[in-house]
Amino acid sequence: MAAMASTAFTASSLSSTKLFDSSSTFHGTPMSSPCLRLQTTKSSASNNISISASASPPYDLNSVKFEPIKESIVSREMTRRYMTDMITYADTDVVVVGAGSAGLSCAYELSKNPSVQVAIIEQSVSPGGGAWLGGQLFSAMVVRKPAHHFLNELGVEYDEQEDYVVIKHAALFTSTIMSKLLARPNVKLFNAVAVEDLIVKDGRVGGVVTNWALVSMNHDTQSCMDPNVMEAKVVVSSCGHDGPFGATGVKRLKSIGMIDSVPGMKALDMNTAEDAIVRLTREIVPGMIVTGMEVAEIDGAPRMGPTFGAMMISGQKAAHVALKSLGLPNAIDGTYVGGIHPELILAAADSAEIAEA
Ligand code: AHZ
Repeated sequence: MAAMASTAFTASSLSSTKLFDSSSTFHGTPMSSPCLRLQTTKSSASNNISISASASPPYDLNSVKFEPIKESIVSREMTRRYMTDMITYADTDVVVVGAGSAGLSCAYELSKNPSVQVAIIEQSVSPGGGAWLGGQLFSAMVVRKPAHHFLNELGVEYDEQEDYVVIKHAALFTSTIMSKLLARPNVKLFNAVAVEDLIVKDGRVGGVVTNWALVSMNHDTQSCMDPNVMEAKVVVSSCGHDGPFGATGVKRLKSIGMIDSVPGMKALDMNTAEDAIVRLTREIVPGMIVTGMEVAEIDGAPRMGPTFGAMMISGQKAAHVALKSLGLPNAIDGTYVGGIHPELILAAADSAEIAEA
């Protein structure tokens, strides 16, 4: 393992655990990602390069022959890169726990600052949480304004109604944000990895305790499968509402006495719920920010059901709370000098206020 690690660092020219110089000034220009842009019929954004229907693949489909490879090279490529990532992110700026709509939105917003190193931990093999579908397993995703500004930024198509927009398939939002987020060099997604516990020192959350999700699910079938750790300056918990893996962060804070109660989300009220989730997105204890539906668990706020705008803006707000905590320009205290965030006007309300139960 040690030999492997040293090889990896030499090969990728990483001489320390920091990938970027965090002292550099950020002016909020999103990093370009090398994604292919397709011609669209109805545009919410400027993604307008067409692909001709007559274009054929650049090889003869009847006689394709792949370049040769040695099997061990495949193994070494995967292993070296994953282990390098584990070494690099063992001590990182921000760990985002949970890659649902809130966690992905948070990580996307955070990672616009190339000096911020972001690890996303997702217990499922497939990131996205509940954002692959709308309500009752239907396809369409309803997003209330002003969250359509975030969709415009991502270049996600939608049908516009007066007060809300509809994406024809929730997977279009989720796949688009992931494709842009995961292309960024300061982001690593560790999927199939679960957060089992928190690192807490002197009353401050200082990282997470991890294990392969399949191991986490088998603690009662095998004895003593100890976890790993990842230190972070800030942890963002976006584990969703209570469920098999839900609300992990806040339930653990309660069990170790750092918060008094986790009353659980209240019954559905879309209008109250979405504003409340964004307003209550905050640093709940030193070093740990809560976003998305996990917020409803701590504050007894109502659920909103299948409207996703609050997940996006709560994630954005969590990112700016994290940037503030890191001492970097952010939209919470007005020091952000980057792109316009009209949707964050909503998020600027007093974050300390607790929802009426
Ligand atoms: O797998 C979980 C999911 O992808 C992941 N997760 C939870 N606990 C974890 C742990 N370690 C690693 N301990 C963990 N990963 O967190 C993700 C949560 O995504 P989600 O879509 O469930 O939550 P969200 O807050 O991003 O979005 C909520 C969407 C909902 S629920 C709802 C309602 O019930 O009314 N309405 C909306 C819009």
